[in-house]
Amino acid sequence: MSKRRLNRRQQWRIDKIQKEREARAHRRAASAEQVLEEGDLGPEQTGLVIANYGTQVLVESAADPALRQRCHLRANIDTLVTGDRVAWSPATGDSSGGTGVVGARLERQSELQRPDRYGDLKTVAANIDRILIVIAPYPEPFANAIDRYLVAAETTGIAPLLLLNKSDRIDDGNREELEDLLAPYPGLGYPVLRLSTKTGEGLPALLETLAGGTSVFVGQSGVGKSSLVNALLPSAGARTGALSEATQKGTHTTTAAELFHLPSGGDLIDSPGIREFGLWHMDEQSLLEGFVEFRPFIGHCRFRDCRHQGEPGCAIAGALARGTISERRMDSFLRLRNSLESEN
Ligand SMILES: Nc1nc2c(ncn2[C@@H]2O[C@H](COP(=O)(O)OP(=O)(O)OP(=O)(O)O)[C@@H](O)[C@H]2O)c(=O)[nH]1
Ligand SMILES: [Mg+2]
Ligand SMILES: [Zn+2]
Repeated sequence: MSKRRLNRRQQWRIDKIQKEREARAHRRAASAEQVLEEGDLGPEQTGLVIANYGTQVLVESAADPALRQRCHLRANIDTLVTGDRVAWSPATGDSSGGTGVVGARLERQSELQRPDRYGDLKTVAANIDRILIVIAPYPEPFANAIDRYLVAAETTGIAPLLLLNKSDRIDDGNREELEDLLAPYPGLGYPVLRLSTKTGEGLPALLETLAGGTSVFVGQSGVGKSSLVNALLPSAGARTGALSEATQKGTHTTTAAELFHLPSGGDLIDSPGIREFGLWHMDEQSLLEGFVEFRPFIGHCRFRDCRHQGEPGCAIAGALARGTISERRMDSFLRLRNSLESEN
């Protein structure tokens, strides 16, 4: 796991966020206690968080998936995210307005986290088996952004996959660039699937890939994550939004993560698009380890404090010269290290 290095400003923000959290927990506790006092709650059982609405969550019963209720959270629960498993009590009578209460969060098997704009680590989804990094010809993808996601996936130990959506928009003008962009990944153990929600290309293969476990979509706004959900599960009715005419970028249509059950098996979590997956909380060692093909060479440079930028006896440079590490990925690593140093 990565170590967090915080400067004073970041620490101040984190303290502030902590205070806000406590205030929120108090408010929640008040409403949860009210429901409890009013009674009419069924016996406690396990459930799955389908969506998070801020102070309340939508919970599905593990025993009876047809039973879904909005729930208050007991004060002792810090945060719940989509994919969390919980112990909850459904409402049975009218007095509680059909609102259940979540009493506890069960242990998470895995979590996908990203730093928010205050530098606080925020969990996006829990109990994830697979991260689907979605890119498309439009909005234009960047190698650096893909590698940020891959590093984040490697750090959490959740298997990532690359999905190139909108394959119907590949033409002679962008084909070569996209092929170059994606070329290093299959050899590194990251499968690349080509998809189109317009022509249906690749959708059966994607369904097969998703058949076991829980997968989560990540990627820029506008690459077609929600469109893919609708293409795989027409009854999902996820909201989608056209790209901005002026910038050809997404318009942040999805605002909260939501979990869908696929009829052919597997669960799929749609999530809001993000501009950039910040990695500021990582140290250089974790960043290096996030590049899988660098791993065998880490610690083998002649100098302990090697920067891998032309020092004699650099093991990374050796691998680069032999082609074991590609220029593209090396370049990406150096850029990420630079941005990490300036973000810190
Ligand atoms: N040509 C083409 N357009 C697509 C495809 N898939 C999605 N789109 C379009 O891309 C735009 C954005 O799609 P969304 O599904 O809303 O994108 P998103 O990734 O969910 O975006 P956010 O929710 O903002 O993160 C919409 O206008 C879709 O119609 C595709 O395979 N081909
Ligand atoms: Mg969306
Ligand atoms: Zn080196």
